[in-house]
Amino acid sequence: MRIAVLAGGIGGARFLRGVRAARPDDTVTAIVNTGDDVTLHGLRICPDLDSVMYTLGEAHDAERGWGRTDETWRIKDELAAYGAEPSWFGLGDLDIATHLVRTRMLDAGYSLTDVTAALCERWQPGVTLLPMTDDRCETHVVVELDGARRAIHFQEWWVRYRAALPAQAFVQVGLDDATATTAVLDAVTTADVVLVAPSNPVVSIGTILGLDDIRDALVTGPAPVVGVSPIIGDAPVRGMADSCLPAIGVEVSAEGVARHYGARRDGGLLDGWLIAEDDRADVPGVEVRAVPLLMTDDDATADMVRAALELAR
Ligand code: FO1
Repeated sequence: MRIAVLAGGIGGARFLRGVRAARPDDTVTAIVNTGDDVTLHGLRICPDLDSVMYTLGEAHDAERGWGRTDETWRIKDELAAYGAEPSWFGLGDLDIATHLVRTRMLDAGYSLTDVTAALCERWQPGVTLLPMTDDRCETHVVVELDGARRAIHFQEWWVRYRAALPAQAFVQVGLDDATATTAVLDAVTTADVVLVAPSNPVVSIGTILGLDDIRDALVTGPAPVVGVSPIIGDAPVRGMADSCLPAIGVEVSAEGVARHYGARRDGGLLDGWLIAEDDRADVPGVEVRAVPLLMTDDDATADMVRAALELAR
C-alpha cells in the first residue's frame, strides 16, 4: 500500500513513527510543512523537516520534541557573548551541522527536496521525507507589538514570545507564488490513502493546503483522505493550535477543525476524521470515528493509524 501523510513538526513526527510501526512493509511518504523555515545567523533552518528526520532517525530529544538528544549549546552561548542576535532561538551545536550542510547545498543550487534526501541518507527515517515545496515561503504572524501592528516570523512568535502575543492573522509569505514539487504531486496522486497528521491545522496542515496544486490533487485525487484531530476536548495535546485557530475564526474543537478542513463531497479535504473517545463531531459528509488519540508510544500511535486506515477502507 502507498500511504501519503501530510505532516508538520513534533506531532507529525510522532504520528509518522506510528505509521511506520503499523505499516512497516508499505511505502510511506511524508509531505512536510516548510512554512516554519527560517534563516538565522546565515543558516537555513527547517524545523518541521528536522523534527521528522531526527524523530524517525532516533536522534531526537523526546522531552523537548525538537532538536537532537545529547545536544550542547556552546555556539549559541558564544553567539550571545558576541551580542549576535537573535539569541532567543535555540541553536544546538549538533543541530548546526545539519543547517551548515543544508545551507551549503542550497547555496550550491540543490533543491530542498535533494538536500532533504541527502540528509536522510544519514538518518534513514524509514519513510520518504518531502518538503511540500522547494520554493521559499515563511509563515509570519500579525501581532500588536510596542503599540503597533507588526508581522513577525512564526519562529519569533513561537520561540521568543511563546505565542503569548495574540495572533491577529497568519501570513504565509511567498505561498501564493510557491508550487508543490513533482515528487509531492506524484506521492498524492499515486497514494492508496492519504492521512492528515494531528499537526497544527493552521500553520502546518493549513500551509500545506495553501499550495493550490496540493489541495487540488488531494480533493480530486482517487485516494481517500482521513485526518486525525489535533484537538482533544477543547485543547491541543501539544503546541499552539489553540493560539492559532481563533485567528482564522475556527472553533478549538475536533468538530471545528474537521469543518474547517471540509468534506470532500463539498470540495473540502476529508472523507474520514478520527476524534478522541470523549469527543463528539458532527461533520456532514465526513465519516467520524472516536478512538484513543494520545500518541503515548509507537504502539498507541500505530493503533490510531490502523483505525484511520480501517476508516479509509
Ligand atoms: N522551539 C522552541 O520552543 N525553542 C527553541 O529555541 C527552538 C529552537 C529550534 C531549533 C531548531 C529547530 O529545528 C526547531 C526549534 N524549535 C524550538 C522548535 C520549532 O520552533 C517548532 O517546533 C516548529 O517550528 C513548530 O512545528
